[in-house]
Amino acid sequence: MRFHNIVVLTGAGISAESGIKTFRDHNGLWENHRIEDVATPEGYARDPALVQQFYNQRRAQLLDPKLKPNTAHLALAQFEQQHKAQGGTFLLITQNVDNLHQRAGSEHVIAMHGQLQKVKCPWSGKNQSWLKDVTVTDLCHCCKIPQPLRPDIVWFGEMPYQMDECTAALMQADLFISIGTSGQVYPAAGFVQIAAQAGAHTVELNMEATRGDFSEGYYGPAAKTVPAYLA
Ligand code: BJW
Repeated sequence: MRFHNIVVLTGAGISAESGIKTFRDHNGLWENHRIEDVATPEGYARDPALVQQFYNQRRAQLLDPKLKPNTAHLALAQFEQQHKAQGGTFLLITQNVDNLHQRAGSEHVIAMHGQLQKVKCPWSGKNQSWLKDVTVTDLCHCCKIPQPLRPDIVWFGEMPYQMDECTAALMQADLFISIGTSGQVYPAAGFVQIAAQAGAHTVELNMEATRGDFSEGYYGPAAKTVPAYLA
């Protein structure tokens, strides 16, 4: 690979062929749930039990033994190893809250929208692993006054994680690859511009072309386009 500093951004489309629903596609998660109800701090304040139920259902899918990383996740993990062995740098920024990249063996991963299998204290922000159902009566005891544990998910209006690290890597990138994301949610949707302004070659691998301004694009299922592009 002629590139040295590589940043990859992934979205729900990369996990579609593992059986995880995307958000905005036909039959996606937002067809049956109102964003305002389940993915905002205001929705959670109104009805925490509904929000916990929504995330408990999605956590249950992570525990399904049939759920596996697909060839796109695996190709990225293998590529990271090869690229680093050749002296390059590699950062995988995922908007996904499943843990399929980590399961595939990816190492340098930022889960910018949080992780389904974690819960956090709403006061201190400290997170902890949790794979069983969370109820509104489950409390965190890390602060003086126990707090109800909330999903460790970045909702609309909240600041995504590790933004400084993401921006620094994008400014150094000579290749930026966006995979399986509709590019409708900021700040991730603006990453292509940051990388392009820093001089990176920008590539989109998605089911269909988005509004993002990429140097080149390859369209089809990620399980095919990702291994093919990285080969
Ligand atoms: C395949 C495929 C296959 C399918 N193979 N491909 C007005 C203007 C601009 C911004 C704003 C605005 N008003 C508000 C904002 C900010 C807001 C925002 O962007 N809103 C937009 C809706 C306009 N953003 C925020 O609030 C964020 N925080 C923030 O901005 O903080 C302030 C800040 C300031 C300055 C710097 C930094 C920060 C927080 C956003 C949190 C997003 N959270 C969610 C929900 C998490 C909860 C949960 O998981 O339940 O994260 S929203 C949801 O969308 C989820 C995803 O990570 C995110 C992106 O979705 P994604 O991954 O792109 O999925 P889809 O379904 O949209 O697309 C799938 C794609 O795959 C499609 O293109 C398919 O074609 C493709 N595909 N099958 C390959 N087999």
